[in-house]
This record gives sequence, structure tokens and C-alpha cells, in this order.
Amino acid sequence: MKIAVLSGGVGGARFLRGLREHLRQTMPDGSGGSTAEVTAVVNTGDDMWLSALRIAPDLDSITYTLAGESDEERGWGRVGETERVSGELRAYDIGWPWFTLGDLDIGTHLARTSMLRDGLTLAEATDRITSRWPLGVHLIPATNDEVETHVVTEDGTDLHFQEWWTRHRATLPAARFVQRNVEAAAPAPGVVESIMNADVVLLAPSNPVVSIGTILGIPGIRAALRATRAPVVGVSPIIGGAVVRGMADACLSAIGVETAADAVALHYGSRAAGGVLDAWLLAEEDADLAPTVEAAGIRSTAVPLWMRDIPTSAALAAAALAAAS
Ligand code: FO1
Repeated sequence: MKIAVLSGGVGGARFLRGLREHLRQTMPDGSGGSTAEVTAVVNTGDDMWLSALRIAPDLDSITYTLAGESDEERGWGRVGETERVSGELRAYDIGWPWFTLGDLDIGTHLARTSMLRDGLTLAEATDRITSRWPLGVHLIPATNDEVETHVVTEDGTDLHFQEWWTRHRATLPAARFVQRNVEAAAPAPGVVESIMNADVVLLAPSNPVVSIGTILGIPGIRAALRATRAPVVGVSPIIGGAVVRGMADACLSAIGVETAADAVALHYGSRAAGGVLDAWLLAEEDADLAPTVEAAGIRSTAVPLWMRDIPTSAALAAAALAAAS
């Protein structure tokens, strides 16, 4: 079974860990893995150059989570982290004091930057970095091109998404999000193929605007989702009318979408009506919204959406696969 998952960072990482667990249990390969093939198409809009290093937050969040090396409390970076190099950079007034690079994390950024300088693509560097651990999921950046998300605030200031997100905690009202140079970008090799050859395509419960939305904004990816014979199933990132984590509500309001599980489904749209979804998982708290989603041509199921641990994440992944059939 081939599964393609469009994913952002933290929520997507936990969902992928649950999917891997579910497949290990239900489709074991006899050596602890699964016979299923999972490809994660990962958002790169949060990426940036900082202190001469190429930072790729969502790729790293998923890598560290699947490797069992992630800081589960903070939701990003490595567990057992130290910040000696960051202290030195601050002493030289280099980098962003509000954006902490841990020493182990800097190792990843140095490795990635070194490979990029040697002429590898981001996808090739990602293959090299992820091969260090038996992740059980193939990570592909949505694009090898640098398509960074910028936020234009109401007063016209243009900020890299990371500054808006980590320095200002998304409190500056955003007028719009801009995917820099997206018109010249192409899906990374393997992205369209993973969607077209999939038996199931899943949209992880990631930020619908700056994670899933930015993946869909890469020319060719939305068309692949509309063309694939695989059912496309999305998982709501909103539970009980509130975002699970992060500040996705600030992103949704900026694009005029209500922070509600049905509104996000309608924003993605049904494939019959020019969108990308065949089915949508809602939280049980939002089961009353199912008729609205169904009326839009999207099959809708209410399931427990909280991913508190690996078993609950695995149960959510199982529900998403069940909704596909
Ligand atoms: N988020 C923060 O709120 N503060 C930070 O200092 C911070 C540092 C950081 C370093 C590396 C990395 O990969 C992620 C980091 N993040 C930080 C999280 C990051 O903003 C998010 O992972 C995504 O970009 C947004 O979903």
C-alpha cells in the first residue's frame, strides 16, 4: 500500500508517527517495519537562511519526531539540547535572539548547508540527513526551490514568516501571506509521482494556510491531488472551534476563513467542486458540522482527533485510512 501525506511541522510529525505505528501493527514486514510505503510531502515555506545556515523547521520537526530525538515539550528541536553556540552568536549580535538554535540542531543545519554548498538539492540533502535513522517514512520537500513564506502586515510591513511567528507570536495582524518566487518553483522530484501513484493521499492536521496551503501553492501539486485516482482524506487541525496548537487561527482570519472544522474543509474544497478533498475527519466535538461538509460533496466522519500519545495518533491515522476506503 502506498500512502502520500502532505505535512507541516509539529501536528504533521505526530500524525506521521501515528500512521507509522498503525502500519507497523496492521501491515508488519516481519522485521519491525511495515510493508506499506509512506511518503511525506513536507512544507518548506518556513525555511530560511539564518547565521549562514539553511534552516528547514518542518523537515527537521518530522525527522526528529520520527527518530525519537525531538523535544516533545517545546514541539521543535532536539531533546537534551544545549545552546552554547547560540550564546556565542548572540555575543557577536549574529542571528535572531528570538529564534534559538540548539547545538545539536545546528549540527543538522551545518550538514544541510554543507550539502547544499556541494551542489546537492534540498531533497538530496534531506535523503542524506534522514538516512541516519530508520524513520520508516520517506520525506520529500514540497519543492527544492527557495519559496519562503512572508507575511505582509496590515501596516504594510513585510516579514519572513518565522519572524512574524516566533518574534511576534502572530500578534501583528496579517493582511496576506506571500510565497516568495512560487511562480518559478517546481515540485521536488518524486512529489507528483508519490501523489499520482498513491493508494491513499492524506492531508495531515497541519496549518491549513502556511503549511498545507503553501504545499498546495507549489505549481503542479494541486493539479496532482485533483488528478490522482487515490482518495484524498484531510484531517481537521481544529477541535471544538479552536486550533490545537500554534497560531493557525491568526493565519485563517488573515485569509478570511473562519476557525472552524467545516470552514477549513470548504476552504480545501471537494474534488467534485474544483478542490482537493474526498473526505474530511472532524473531531467528535464538531460532529454537528458534518452536514455542512457533506453538503459540499466531502464525506465527513467525526472521530477522536486529539493526538496525546502514539496510540491515539495511531488510532487517528487508522480512522483516516478507514475514511479513504
Ligand atoms: N519556535 C519558537 O517559537 N521559538 C524559537 O526560538 C524557535 C526556534 C526554532 C529553531 C529551529 C527550528 O527548526 C524551529 C524553531 N522554532 C522555534 C519553531 C518553528 O518556528 C516552527 O517549527 C515552524 O516553523 C512553525 O510551525
